[in-house]
Amino acid sequence: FSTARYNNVLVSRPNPGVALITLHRPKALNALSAAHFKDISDALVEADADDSVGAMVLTGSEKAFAAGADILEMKDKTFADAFTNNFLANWEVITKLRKPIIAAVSGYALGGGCELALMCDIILASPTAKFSQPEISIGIIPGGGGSQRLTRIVGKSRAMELCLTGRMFSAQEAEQWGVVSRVVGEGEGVVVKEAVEMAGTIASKGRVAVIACKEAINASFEMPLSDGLRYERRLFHSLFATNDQKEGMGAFAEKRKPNFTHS
Ligand code: CO8
Repeated sequence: FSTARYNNVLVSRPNPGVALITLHRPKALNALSAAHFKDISDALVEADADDSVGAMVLTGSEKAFAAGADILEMKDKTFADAFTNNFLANWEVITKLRKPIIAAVSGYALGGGCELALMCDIILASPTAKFSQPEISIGIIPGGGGSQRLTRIVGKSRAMELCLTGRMFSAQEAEQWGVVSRVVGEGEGVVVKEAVEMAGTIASKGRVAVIACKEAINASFEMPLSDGLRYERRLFHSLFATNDQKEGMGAFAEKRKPNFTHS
């Protein structure tokens, strides 16, 4: 797992259980060209498959998490081309990953950048974060889930306002509406530091339970309540078959820290 393979992202291991993936296309404010996106998704897939990684952090620069899909690359695309090649369908790869991904957002998270953050499991924002779905201003609509994932979080009226006017919303608004889990303190690198700490905490838990927990919460967006509750209960029951359950509860009874083996 090393940066050498990638031109548009930096990868590092700030904590033994955490993979940090940094979007790195500074000349275009991390605009998501096809090559850039391939690097992001390949790096995340690689981290997800790495047994030593328990959680991932995805971040950009201080100025831009990502300023959207690459407009210059898209501008001459035709309907036939977009439709036939199912343009952007490959973005769904990220939503199929099993380990938690935390987005650490500073600066612009616009269009596809906002949607990329919304595909992650937790979003932490720096006070400088600015979100928007500005596609309407360039003659299109969101194509990476902005009209769906954002609407489920902020509700119809706000989603309509945001997607129909393209106006930016602040980190504070995002926190108030539940788009981000919280806004961290001011300062360069603070949001990444906090996201890495949070990812480290998640990575220290039993992996089987972490993956089951992410799967259960995500199921709540797809299922009616009674099915979701049954799904949760089945996963809950299944965790009693794990060594980590015996270790976690045994450690509590013996008043010591658990030593999870992710089994
Ligand atoms: N695409 C291509 N290049 C970009 C993009 C972009 N989205 N954003 C910025 N850049 C480039 C600029 O062209 C410029 O390049 P150069 O220096 O060669 O001229 C460089 O980045 C710096 O940008 P600016 O000079 O414009 O910097 P400012 O600080 O003046 O402005 C802004 C920053 C406000 C972010 C401005 O760049 C801007 O408005 N960018 C476009 C934002 C936008 O409309 N994004 C939405 C794109 S559409 C989209 O994302 C469709 C979603 C598809 C779903 C994707 C799947 C998840």
